[in-house]
Amino acid sequence: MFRFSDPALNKISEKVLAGERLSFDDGLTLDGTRDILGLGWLANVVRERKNGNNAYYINNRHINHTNVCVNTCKFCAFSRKEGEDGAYTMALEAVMKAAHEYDGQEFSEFHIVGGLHPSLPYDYYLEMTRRLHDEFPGTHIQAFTAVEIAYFAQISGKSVRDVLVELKSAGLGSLPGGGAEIFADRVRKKICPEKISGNEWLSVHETAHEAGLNSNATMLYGHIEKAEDRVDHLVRLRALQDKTGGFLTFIPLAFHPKNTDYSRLPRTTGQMDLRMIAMGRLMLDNFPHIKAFWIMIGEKTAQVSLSFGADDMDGTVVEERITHSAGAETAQMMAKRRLESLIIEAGRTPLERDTVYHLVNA
Ligand code: V47
Ligand code: SF4
Repeated sequence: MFRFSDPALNKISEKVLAGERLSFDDGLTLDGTRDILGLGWLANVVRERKNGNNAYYINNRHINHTNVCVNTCKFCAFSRKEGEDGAYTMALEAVMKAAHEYDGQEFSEFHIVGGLHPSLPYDYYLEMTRRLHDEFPGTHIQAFTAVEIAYFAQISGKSVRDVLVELKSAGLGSLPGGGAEIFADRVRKKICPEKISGNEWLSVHETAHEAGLNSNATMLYGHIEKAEDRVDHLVRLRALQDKTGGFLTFIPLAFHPKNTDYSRLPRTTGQMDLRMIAMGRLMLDNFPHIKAFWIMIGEKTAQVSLSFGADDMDGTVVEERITHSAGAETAQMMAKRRLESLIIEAGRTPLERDTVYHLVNA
């Protein structure tokens, strides 16, 4: 049995060992405890209960079709206004060409997100999905955040449900977890005032799950949010997962301040990054997986996080623009062999998965 240096963790430990749900107040305790090893130990109990010694990764490719966006989120260094220096928009042919650059390589997923473009028509997204699906029939298309889906509904005059159903029949496989940021209105109004609300984000995911699409969930931390906001975010995700069961993975995203309106803020620390992984694992008792996105927290912290609740390191990625626009110093790609050796050194069993956690090459 672990000896906690923070006595407040004893009560929480009893609940965790008994498989009981943690409360909002427990979440605050976890967020504030200085006993990071105790917190990690608890998260590891749940991690091993759910996923044993397995540590998953995916061979995937990211495509960001445009950085032009009608919104101006204060934490975003990726977006541009049309005509601004660095703005780009890929025509459909360019998207297809970028996708075919990877011909001959083994990968199982395209991860596609972009800005809310002021003039691209809804058909562009439908056609992109259809063509990728036709030309890469074995590759799962995880595309368009809830924020983009809500925007497609707005520009097409269709309901969110109809948009999701049409995209699904064009070949969409699942939704990525972006756009969640922090649900609390008070924070959202400051960091991304034009973005759909937290409730709307949750509602798009609920509708996606009802339409038979799985999805992921993220939380952007390390900016102006407080502990209560982080715990509130997790509790609201947990409540939706109770209802639908459609979430696959939770991914805490470490805020990168460079080139953003918050450039005066410091980068997140190793303690904070591990704490968010562990809190995610402990509070989201109904999520099957917790992902350490190595691009955001670095491969070193991601490796250690495999003992703090994470069971997934995301993937090979190859080209990533969103975090790198905001000063990420990580590489843009990691070879499968490197990912595997990091996992093995951490004492875990590396397993290549597809988007929905079926094993690849098993
Ligand atoms: O929604 C934007 C975040 C997200 C910054 O579903 C930033 O498997 C840090 O959601 N610093 C997009 N983060 C990326 C995303 C994602 C990534 C990997 C895997 C999955 C998945 C989803 O990136 C945005 C926003 O929350 N973001 N700017 C920044 N400066
Ligand atoms: Fe646009 Fe997304 Fe950046 Fe906000 S975070 S400005 S919605 S690209």
